[in-house]
Amino acid sequence: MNSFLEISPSVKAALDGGQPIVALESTIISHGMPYPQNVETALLVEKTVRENGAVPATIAILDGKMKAGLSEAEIEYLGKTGRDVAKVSRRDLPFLLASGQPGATTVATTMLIAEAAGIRIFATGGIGGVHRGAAETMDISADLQELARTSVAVVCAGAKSILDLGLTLEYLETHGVPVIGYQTDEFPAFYTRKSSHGVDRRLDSPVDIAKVLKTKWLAGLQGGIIIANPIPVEHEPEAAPIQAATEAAIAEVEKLGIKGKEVSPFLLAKIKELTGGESLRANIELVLNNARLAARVAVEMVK
Ligand code: PSU
Ligand code: MN
Repeated sequence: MNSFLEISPSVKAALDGGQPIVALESTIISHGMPYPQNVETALLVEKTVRENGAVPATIAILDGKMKAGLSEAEIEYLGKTGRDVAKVSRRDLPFLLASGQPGATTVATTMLIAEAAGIRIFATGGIGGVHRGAAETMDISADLQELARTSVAVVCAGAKSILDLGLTLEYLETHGVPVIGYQTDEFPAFYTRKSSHGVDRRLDSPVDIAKVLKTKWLAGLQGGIIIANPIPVEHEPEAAPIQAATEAAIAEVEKLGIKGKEVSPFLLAKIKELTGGESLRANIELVLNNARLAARVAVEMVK
């Protein structure tokens, strides 16, 4: 057992008992949403996972440990401290573990800790991807490399149109990462259900998804899978204002010269401001929707 890994009692009991578990990330808490909605959402996501038959394991770096399963007080701390908690991708992990400073885990880091803990399903909002202009900047999220190497399924609402979705899907194809569309033929664009990019395979039920996940890993095909789950129709915001806000936010990133790991949190906050909070409302709903589906797939996985 990895001495840097610390599994909470409820997650440990679920692992020992073969119960379904859903991993959850913490960058969305500290960097993806403002306080207090971030904490309210994180707790509601955990509740949603429980209501759908699985045990939640929110993941973060605390006290020099990779923690799978957090207390309410720890979630409150990560949300309240916000941007002062480091955003931790794979490359940051040794520094945070060595120093004992707190860290919020991205999709990449959450996946790698989930795998180490023995958790196969993970729910988030959106994944990182290939940024627009990546041909020059080489800004490609470490999430994509992690999907290539780590055997965890990530339920997400696709990726935001702040990214180049076409290149993101090309990159995933190159690295052998299957992209499932849940009840959709199109890869969703986070706030919106459609992107005009296709998925590799449409599957319409948690049973069918669980079968593909089990088959992939039993066949010795290591690496992740994307389960793309569009935001529910009733919560989908009007496309035009979101798109306008996205374009304006990207222009501001370029103007201010924001780079690297600051880009995604800046864009999220800017789009929220420009849409008068509409993007945040949608963000919360799509995360809850992903938590529901992830729990249902996790339940089928242990059958
Ligand atoms: N997309 C969102 N909300 C988020 C993130 C992505 O809609 O909070 C976070 C996730 O934690 C993701 C990370 O792993 O941003 C990607 O950051 P980067 O692009 O710097 O790799
Ligand atoms: Mn990046």
